[in-house]
Amino acid sequence: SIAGHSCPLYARLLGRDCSGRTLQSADVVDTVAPWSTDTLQEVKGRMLQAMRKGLSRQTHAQANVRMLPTYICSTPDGTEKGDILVVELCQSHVRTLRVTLLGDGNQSPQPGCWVMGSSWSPPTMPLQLFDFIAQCVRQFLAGISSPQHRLPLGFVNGTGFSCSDVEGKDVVQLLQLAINKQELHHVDVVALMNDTVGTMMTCSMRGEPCEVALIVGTGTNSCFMAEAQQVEMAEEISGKMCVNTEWGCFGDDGTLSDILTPYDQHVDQESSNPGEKRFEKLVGSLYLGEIVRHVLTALVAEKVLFTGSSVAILRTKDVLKTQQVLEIIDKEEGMAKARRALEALGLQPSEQDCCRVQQICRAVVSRAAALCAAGLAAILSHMCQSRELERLVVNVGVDGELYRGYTRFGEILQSVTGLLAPECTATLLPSVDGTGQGAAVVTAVALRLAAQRREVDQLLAPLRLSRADLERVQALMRREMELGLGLESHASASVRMLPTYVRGTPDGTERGEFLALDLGGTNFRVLVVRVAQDGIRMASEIYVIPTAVTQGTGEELFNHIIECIMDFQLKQNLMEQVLPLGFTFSFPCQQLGLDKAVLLSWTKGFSASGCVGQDVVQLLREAAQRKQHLGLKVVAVVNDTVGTMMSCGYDDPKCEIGLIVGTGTNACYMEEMRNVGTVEGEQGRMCINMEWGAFGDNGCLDDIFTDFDRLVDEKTINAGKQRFEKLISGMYLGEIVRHILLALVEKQLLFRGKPCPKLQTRDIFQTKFLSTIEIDGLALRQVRAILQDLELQASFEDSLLVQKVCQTVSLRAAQLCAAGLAAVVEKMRENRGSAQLAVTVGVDGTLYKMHPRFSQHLQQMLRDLAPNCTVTFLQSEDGSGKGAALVAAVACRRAEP
Ligand code: 0WK
Ligand code: BGC
Repeated sequence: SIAGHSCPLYARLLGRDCSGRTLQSADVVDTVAPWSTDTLQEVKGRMLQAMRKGLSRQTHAQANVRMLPTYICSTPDGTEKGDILVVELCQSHVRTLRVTLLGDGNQSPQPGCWVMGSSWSPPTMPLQLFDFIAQCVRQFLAGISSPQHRLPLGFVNGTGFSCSDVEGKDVVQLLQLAINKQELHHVDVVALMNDTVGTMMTCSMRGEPCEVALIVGTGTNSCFMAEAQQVEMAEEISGKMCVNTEWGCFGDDGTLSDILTPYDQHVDQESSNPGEKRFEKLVGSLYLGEIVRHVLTALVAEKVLFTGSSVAILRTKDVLKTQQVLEIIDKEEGMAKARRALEALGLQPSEQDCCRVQQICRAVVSRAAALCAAGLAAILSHMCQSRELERLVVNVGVDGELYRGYTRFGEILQSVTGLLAPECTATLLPSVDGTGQGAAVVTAVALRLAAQRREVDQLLAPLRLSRADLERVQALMRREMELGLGLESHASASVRMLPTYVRGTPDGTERGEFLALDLGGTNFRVLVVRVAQDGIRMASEIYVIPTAVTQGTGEELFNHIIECIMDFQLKQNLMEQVLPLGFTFSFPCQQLGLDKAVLLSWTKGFSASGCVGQDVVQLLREAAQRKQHLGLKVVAVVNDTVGTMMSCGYDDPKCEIGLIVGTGTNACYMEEMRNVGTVEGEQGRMCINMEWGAFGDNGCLDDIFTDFDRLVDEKTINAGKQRFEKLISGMYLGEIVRHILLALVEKQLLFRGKPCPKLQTRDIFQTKFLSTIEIDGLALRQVRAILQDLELQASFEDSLLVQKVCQTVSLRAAQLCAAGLAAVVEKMRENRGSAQLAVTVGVDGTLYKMHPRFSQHLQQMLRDLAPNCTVTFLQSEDGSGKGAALVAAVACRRAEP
């Protein structure tokens, strides 16, 4: 509790002049005055603590001083332009203004102001409030010659009427509905702000940026430009952000219980919201009159005041208005006003009574000013500390009837703030026009942002696929699958549905030691896989394949592969052994047998010459001969989708689909032999490597291919090929995003349209950035860091926009993947003539594994598109090398005599 808080400061504050006053009233007066600097320092300290609680993500929810992010990150720059309608909801009236911003620095915007409904009692039903406001707007517009062009409206909530009264409802929407009801279809509600924000902006328009604002009127509140990174709820790391403190609720958790007087307790209990807004009830003009009334009542009870008068009137709530309190404390007229006010209440005050009443009024108002100063000092010290400044020099916009109505209030506020925050120099700037002009600027900024959002949505719209689009892709995929399986149509099919000669998933009886190669993903791996009764053990090594080799000659490529194998065997001490080898070769191959596969085309940036049309196993064997490596025994070559299915099938027999979403994308699944027109035989099943990456190469997807996709495709070494893959896989998503960002820069919607040379560089925006940028919670921090590395100075809005672009591109990829898979599982369900299908998909690939939302979006859309299929996704832990070894094991078992 606050120790011995009596009165040097009070004496100085009140400038005691009534010598010879008796002790009692002085004691009573003392209890309502915030007495010593220590006491106020203490209050300041508690406000600082409460503010920190509100700023921190951990404690925000429990905080009384809510520290609400406003997402306003800059004070006006004078370029804001246009005719703006501002509606300000004040305690007793609605104020409507039309402000014309000329964009010429807006030093003197042309306000056309109109106060409506001089007094209004808040309608019982909050929703009626909006109808009332809308009527005000209609009458205002009827009263002025307002052109019928679109009129943006900024709504300033100055009533502390917490939007919670219409909890969860979008206040902007509610007001727009009410305004539409008034046939004001040219009025758009584009911004909602707190009156403190409007005041800060208004005071900033006089060429002196204002970074703090204070309202001390009916209610009280403040806002200030905080260091954005401290506003943890807002996720912004740099720059500043305006925070609406809502400090009226300071003390609602009992923090001020040791300074609240019995009179404050009375006022609170009789208020419409007991226990709430404790700080506001010490400061706001809605309550000061009541505090004075309760003090007078106490003094009457002590027979110190109004002896001989009937004082029943003092039991009437709100009988003493704060306006009267302010008049009573006026140096010149105060005493006369006190007499008139008290006589008007039917009291016969003595001269001494009037003097004591004036003293009490002064004490109550000065305490309000001093407490406000403690709050303001807390804000200033917080800003000084968080900016690591020796000294903070700042302008503070102030408004509200208490501040405007009693100059002494401002003097006390200024001097006590100086006392409590000596490291800060605050200049109080009275707002000359309330919040109107500032609100107009905020509205203009909101308008500009809204216009930008519309343009961005327009630009991104082609990348947003509807349910119907995805159902159509699913149906197209199904059709292409049928064409690929058909003997007649196979050759011209874009989805080639390649038979793999893998007839079943592992049955657990596989045994032995195998070498495995895994080529075609991000990394080239050589593995040794030991398949035993008690499970599978592996050792592997990753080798880099330089682009010069992937795009060189086939000889160089396969020589390089052999060198890696030999290096691995040396390291693993396997040079003496000739182990069966399973080769995961992740490119489209016409399989002619388990160990024979002819490369149909390169993908994923590979283009080694002399390979297409060749049996890749033969190419490997020839390279082994060239390198005199005699220990090579290739027994199986599989696609990475097949390897992944086999690898996962070893743990889950229901795994009959393999999916890769990595550098490239593809899928395989167990098809009924009777449906595989290209292979003899009707019995059982065979794994089909779909090579779905080429889906759409026949143009069937052209209508969902956007200009950005076309730009990406044109720059690839296999333009026009692998169209589906180029909408989905990791090799291309970063590039799609880069082209969209360039388009947004060109439209001045990003980085203020400033040219970004780095962004012109191909593949500079890596797909892994998408994964990072979409991580929950850290997103904006990461966006900024990534863009900084690309020498792009991004604003808060820019960061959000880049994130939105990444989300749009990755969502489309996931949904398209889902449409492809839906076609596969639906076909399998129909194949098996069952109403329901339960199947597992073995999946691998960096994009699927690393992207924070890809798998979730894919699975969500798959559930929607194939509701009769229960699909479990099993991430392959050991990659498809293990799968290749298992296929090799099957091959070896079959080969055994
Ligand atoms: C790991 C598998 C490999 C496959 C790769 C695909 O072992 O066969 O090609 O995933 O993912 P990426 O490395 O392209 O992201
Ligand atoms: C290849 C497929 C491979 C996929 C995933 C595609 O580019 O054509 O064979 O399965 O990438 O790696």
